[in-house]
Amino acid sequence: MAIVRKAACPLNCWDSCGFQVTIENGRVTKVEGDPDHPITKGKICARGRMLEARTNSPERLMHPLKKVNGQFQEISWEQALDEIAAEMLRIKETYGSTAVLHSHDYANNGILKNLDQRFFNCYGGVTELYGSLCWGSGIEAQKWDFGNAWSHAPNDVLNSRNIIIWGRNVARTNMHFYEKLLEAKKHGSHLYVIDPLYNATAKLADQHISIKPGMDGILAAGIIKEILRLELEDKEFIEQYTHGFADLLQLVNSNSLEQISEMTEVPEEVITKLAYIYGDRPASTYMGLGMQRYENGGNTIRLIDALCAVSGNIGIDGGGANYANLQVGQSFAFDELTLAGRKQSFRQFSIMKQAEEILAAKDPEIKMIFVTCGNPLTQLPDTNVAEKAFSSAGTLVAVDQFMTDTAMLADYVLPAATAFEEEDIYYSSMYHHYVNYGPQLVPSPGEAKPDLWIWTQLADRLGFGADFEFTREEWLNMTLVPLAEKGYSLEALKEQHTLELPVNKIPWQDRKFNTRTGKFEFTSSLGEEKMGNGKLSLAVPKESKWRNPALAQNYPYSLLTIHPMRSNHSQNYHLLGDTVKVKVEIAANIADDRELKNGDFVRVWNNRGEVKGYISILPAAHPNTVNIDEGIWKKFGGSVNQLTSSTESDNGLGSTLYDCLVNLEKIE
Ligand SMILES: Nc1nc2c(c(=O)[nH]1)N[C@H]1C(S)=C(S)[C@@H](COP(=O)(O)OP(=O)(O)OC[C@H]3O[C@@H](n4cnc5c(=O)[nH]c(N)nc54)[C@H](O)[C@@H]3O)O[C@H]1N2
Ligand SMILES: Nc1nc2c(c(=O)[nH]1)N[C@H]1C(S)=C(S)[C@@H](COP(=O)(O)OP(=O)(O)OC[C@H]3O[C@@H](n4cnc5c(=O)[nH]c(N)nc54)[C@H](O)[C@@H]3O)O[C@H]1N2
Ligand code: SF4
Ligand SMILES: [Mo]
Repeated sequence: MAIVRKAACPLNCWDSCGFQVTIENGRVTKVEGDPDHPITKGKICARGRMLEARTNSPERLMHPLKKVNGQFQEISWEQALDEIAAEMLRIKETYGSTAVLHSHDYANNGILKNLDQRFFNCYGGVTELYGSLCWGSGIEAQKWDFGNAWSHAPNDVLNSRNIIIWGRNVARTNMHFYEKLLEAKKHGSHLYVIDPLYNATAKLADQHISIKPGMDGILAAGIIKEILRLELEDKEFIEQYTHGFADLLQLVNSNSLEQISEMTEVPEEVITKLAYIYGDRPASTYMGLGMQRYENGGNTIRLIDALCAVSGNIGIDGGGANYANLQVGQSFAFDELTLAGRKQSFRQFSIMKQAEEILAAKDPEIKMIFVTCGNPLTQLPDTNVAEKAFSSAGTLVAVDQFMTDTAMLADYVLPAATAFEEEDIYYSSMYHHYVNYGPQLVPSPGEAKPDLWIWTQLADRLGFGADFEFTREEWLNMTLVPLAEKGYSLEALKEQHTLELPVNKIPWQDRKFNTRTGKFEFTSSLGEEKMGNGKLSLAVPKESKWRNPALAQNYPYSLLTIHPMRSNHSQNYHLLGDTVKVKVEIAANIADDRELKNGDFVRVWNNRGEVKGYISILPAAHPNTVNIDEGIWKKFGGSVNQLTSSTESDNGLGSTLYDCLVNLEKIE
C-alpha cells in the first residue's frame, strides 16, 4: 500500500523545498512538493523529483569497494573500516594527523553532515579547506561592507518598485523566487535583468541589460557616477550611516561615463536609465553567484553593495543588496557539534588551490585524502591538475552514492545513504528562512550507510568512540540549543515539518551595521586589516584584454560555466539517459565569425586543457561569450573545469571559475 510522508529536499540549492514522498513496499516511488510549505508551496524542480531515481538507481553503490591491482573488489565493511582506521593511525603516528586531507563540498544541506568535522577534529586535526568555490568572494565582500551577508525575507520583494536581478539565473536555479517575481510584476513592480546571457528570467524582464562578463563592478560604479550627477543619492544615509564615501567619490570620478560604457559594453543611456531606476526607491537588488566567480569578484559585489547604499536602498522595505542569507545558518549551534577544540594540529589549504597544495605539500606530505559530500574531479577548477593531485596521495577514500569521476580514482569507495534513508534537518542560507525536517523514509539498499554511521564506526576503531555515542535525536537537539532558548523544539519541527526561523526580515533596518565603525563601509576596516587595503577599485577580470592583451589575442572568448538545468552540479547526468552530451553555447557573433552552425562539433581550448562539444547558438548572448554547463562526467565528454583556473578571487576566499578565456574551432 502506498503512503505519503512529508520530507525535505537535501540539495544544495537556493530553495530548500518541502516534499511529499510516496512510499510503496519500502521503496520511494514518487517525490512531489509539499503544498503546505509556506514558501515552496507544492512546487519542486526536476532535480528534486529525480531524487527518486537517485535513490532507486541500479547504479547505486551497494558495498564497500577496494582497488586491488587497478580493479575494484567488493570487501566487507569490517575490512574497509579496519584497514582505513589502521592506516589513519599509522599516518598520525608517522607523519602527524595533518597528513590527512579532508576534501568536501556541499552535496547535502543536512545539518548532521557537519559531523565529518567532529570526526576529523577528534582524530587530532587534519588538513582542512578554507574558502568556497561557490559564493566565497561575495560573502566576504558583504562582511566587509555590512558586517554580514543577510537578505530580505522572500515576501519583501512585493514591496519593491524596481527589482534588479543581477547575475542570478532565477528561473533555473531559484524557482520559487521566480514565482515571487511573477507576483511582484502583477503588483506593478518593474523588473530588470543584468546578465551576459539572455536567460529565462530575462524574458520576464522589462529590460535585459547585456554586459561583458566580469564587468559588473565597473557598471555599478558608472551607475553611482550618474546617480551623483543627477543628485538622486540618499544624502542623509550617506552622511549618517556610511564610512569612506570620499574614497568612493574619488573612484567614480577617476573614469568617464564613456570609458565605463566602453569597458562594460553597456550603452551610456542604459547606465543613466539604471541610475534613475535605483533612484526610484524602493529598488531591490538580487545578486547571483555567477558574477563573483572572477578574480575581481569580491570588489564586484562590494561596488553593487555601494550602489545600493548610495541610492538609499539599504534597510528599507522593498530594498536590499540581497546575495545570501547567512542568518539562517547562524540560527543553529555548530561548536558543540564539531568540537573544534579537539584539534591538536592544524593546517589549511585553499579549496580552490587544493590540488596544487596537495602536490606541493611538505611537512607533512599528504598521505591520505578523504572525500565526502563532494566530487572534486568534476567540480574543482583545473581538472588536469586535480586528477594528478587526487591520484598522488597514498590512499584516497571516497564516500559517495555513485561511482563518480572522483570515486573512480579512489582506493576505497564507501557507499553512502541518500537523504530519504536517514533523518536530518535541512536549510539553505541562500534564500528563505525556514528549516525543514526530513525523516528516514526507507532503508538503504545493499550495505549503503549514512555518513554518520561511517564516522561512528571509524571513531570506535580510532579510540574516540565516546564522542560519537549520541542518538540522532540527541545530535539534532545539540544543533537546536540556541533556538530552544527561543521556544523552538525538535518535536514541534517534526510535527509541523517546517518552522520559520527568528531572523531579521528587513536586515539593517536599524542602520546598525556589524562593521568596525558600526556603519556601512565603502572603505572597509576589515579589508584593511586582512588585505592591507579596504578601498574599492575599478578592477577587471584577470583573463581580459585589459589585464593580459596577449592572452586575449590567443583566446578571444569569455567562457561561462553556469549551473545545469536538470542536475545539481554533477549529481544527475548519469540519470538523464543516453542523450547527455557537451553543449557549447556561443554568442551569435562567434557563429558568424567562425562560420559555425547549430550541431557543429568543436574543440574549445586554452592553455589549461580542452573540451569537445556541439554548438548551440544563443542569438541574444553578449558578444564573444561562450557557455558550457558545469558538472559533466568524464564518460559524457568531461568536465568544463578542464579549462577553468584555480586562481583565488581578490579577497582570497572565492573562486575564479568564470574568469576564463578560451578559443574554439570546428573539428570533424
Ligand atoms: N538547476 C540548478 N539549480 C541550482 C544549482 C544547479 O546545479 N542546478 N546549483 C545551486 C547552487 S550550489 C548555487 S551556488 C546556485 C547558483 O545560482 P546562480 O547564481 O543563479 O547560478 P550560476 O549558474 O552561478 O550563474 C547565474 C547567472 O550568472 C550569470 N553570469 C555569469 N557571469 C556573469 C557576469 O560577469 N555578470 C553578470 N551580471 N552575470 C553573470 C550567468 O549568465 C547566469 O545567468 O544555484 C543553485 N541552484
Ligand atoms: N566550472 C564550474 N565549476 C563549479 C561551479 C560552476 O558554476 N562552474 N559551481 C561551483 C559550486 S557553486 C559548487 S556549490 C560546487 C559543488 O561541488 P560538489 O558539491 O562537489 O558537487 P556535486 O556534483 O553536488 O557533488 C556532490 C557529490 O556528493 C555525493 N553526495 C550526495 N549526497 C551525499 C551524502 O549525503 N553523503 C556523501 N558522502 N556524498 C553525497 C554526490 O553523489 C556527488 O558525487 O561546484 C563548484 N564548481
Ligand atoms: S533542488 Fe531546489 S528547487 Fe529543486 S526541489 Fe530541491 S530545493 Fe526545490
Ligand atoms: Mo554553489
